[in-house]
Formats: sequence, C-alpha cells, structure tokens
Amino acid sequence: MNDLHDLGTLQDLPADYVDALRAVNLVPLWPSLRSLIPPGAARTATQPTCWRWSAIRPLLLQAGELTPMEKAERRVLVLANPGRGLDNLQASSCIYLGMQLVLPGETAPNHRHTPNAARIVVEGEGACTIVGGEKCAMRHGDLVLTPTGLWHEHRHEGEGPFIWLDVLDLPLMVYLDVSFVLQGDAQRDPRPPAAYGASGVVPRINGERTSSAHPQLRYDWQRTREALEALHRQTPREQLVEVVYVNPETGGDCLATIAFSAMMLGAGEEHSCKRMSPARVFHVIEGHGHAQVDGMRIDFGPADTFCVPGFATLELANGSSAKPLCFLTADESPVHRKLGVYEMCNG
Ligand code: GTQ
Repeated sequence: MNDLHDLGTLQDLPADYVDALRAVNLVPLWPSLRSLIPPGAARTATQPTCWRWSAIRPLLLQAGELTPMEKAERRVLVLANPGRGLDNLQASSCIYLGMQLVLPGETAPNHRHTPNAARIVVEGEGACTIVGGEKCAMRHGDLVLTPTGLWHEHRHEGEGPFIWLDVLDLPLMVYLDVSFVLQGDAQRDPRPPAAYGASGVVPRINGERTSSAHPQLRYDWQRTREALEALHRQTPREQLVEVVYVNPETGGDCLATIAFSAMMLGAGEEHSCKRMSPARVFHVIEGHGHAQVDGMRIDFGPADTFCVPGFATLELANGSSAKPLCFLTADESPVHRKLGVYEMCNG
C-alpha cells in the first residue's frame, strides 16, 4: 500500500504557466508532495556526525587569541551537522551545539533569551554561571540549565581556560520566529542553588512547595554518577542503564524541548539501543569506545560529541575492559511527545 506512484514534476508544466502562477505567489503542490510527505518513513538531512575534542580544543583556544570577548560576546565554535548545511548551525532539526570558551577574568554579560539552553562542563575550574539569581558552580560533567526567559551571566574567576558545551533549542526557536535576546544589568547578590539533592524528597519551606517552573538549575555530575553507578550495580548486564534529568517537582523533562540523560556502560559492555524518532546527541564524560550509527562506525573518547539522527539504528560499545563509559545525552523527545509523533521501536 506504500507504493505511491510518481507525481508530475515542475518540468512537465509549461514554463509560462509556472511563471503565471509564481507571479501571483502560487505554486503547484504535486511536484513537491512526495518529498514533503514521503511514503512509509520520514526522511532527515541530519547525518551521523562526530565532533572530536582533539580537533575542537586547539581551534577554540585559537579563537581565544584571535577574538576578544567584546568582539564575540559568546566565544563559541558551533558543532554543525554537514547534512543540514554547516552555515545553518544545526546539530539536528531542533538542537544547536556550541563549544564555548571563557578565559580567566572574562565575563559574559547578563542576558536572557527565548531559546532554552543547557551547558555541560567540559574543562576548567573556577567559573560559575548565575541563572535566575542562583549562583551555579560549574564542575566537570555538571549540567546547568538556563530555561527560556531566565537571566543568565557567566564569570570565570579561576585560572586557565574554561570550556563548556552549550545545548540549545535554537533551530526550533528560529524556525518558530520567536528567537530574541534582551540585555540586562548584572544580577546582584546571587543566592545558592535550591537544595534539590536527594532523590525522592523535595523542599517545603514554611509550609510552601516551590512555585518555580524550573526548580533545579544545576545537576552535579558526581552525584549523578553515584546514582548511575548504584543503578548499574543492581541492573543485569544486558540492560542499558540511564538516569534521566527531570524537574524534581514534577518528574517531567527538565527543559520543555530537550530531554537530558546520563548513561553508563560497564567495562566491556555493548548495547543495541532502541530506534527512536527524535535525534539524539551523545557527549562523552569519561571513557572511550565506539558506536555504529546506521552502520557507520564512530570511535570516541573523552569530551567527544556525536549525533544520532532520528530513527537511526544505534549500537554502543565500551572500548575498555576495566573502566566504565559515561555519556550525557540530549534529545528532541519532549517536542516529539508534545506533537504526538514520538516513536520508539525495537531493532
Ligand atoms: O550562552 O547564551 O552557544 O545565547 C549560543 C547562543 C550560547 C548563551 C550559545 C547563546 C548562548
């Protein structure tokens, strides 16, 4: 039933007819119909792509020499998917990835924007980001959220370069024509982050639960890793272990558009992952190994980042016989669920 027949092309029509249509802003549907709504399965321009830390780091440090912060505002190299056109700055249809460098003493001025953002800390010590009045420490592997509309600014008071991976829903916001930024004065007297620490309990102060839409902004990697390790210990080896970053008050996705998880593969472990409709990005926190993405082999090590298109087959293998392999992942599933197009399939 899926063998839909070919439709006419634009060349089948008289040129003066096409011109007459276009002169009044009309276009025939049928030459484009099969590519707009392909029979049987969706298509994507997103390609399996790996961005290597060994390639990014020296070029990012060079950007630090070439471009002062005042000129760049954000000193970022964008991890662009060649299948989507490098200049479109997209890792996938909804996800933007950028590796950002802040040098000692530099600050990124306070601002807020409609795109949702999160940072994954890759290298460095002594930087913090102030989000919605909370001063969030940034340590290797931490996930720090800057949800839509919250003020944020970055400071680096330590030594040496500080580098993190920005994950934003920028392509989606641009597509929706809602992307914009506002500049603000520095946030004064930032408070410590709300104490969401232990799983299963949430704060109630003077009888009140929080009314914040984004109650937890910083997720500490060491605590996450402990949870992941404990879960891994009690799970049969053939099952793939992940923890999902949630809003601790609702149990829902921590951002409205992008879901985050942390994953651990024990020494020597290999897994075939379920195929799913959203594209997904993997960032290596520790360890090394390889992936087969739609049959394409990607070898990866610490701080490498790779992208898995929606519906792609995915196999993951830990390359070490002694040490675990840990990823942070980001995927587009919240958007797919809201739109009713989310699919997960075996094999
Ligand atoms: O830090 O707010 O990589 O606005 C791209 C756009 C980072 C940010 C990016 C941004 C930011």
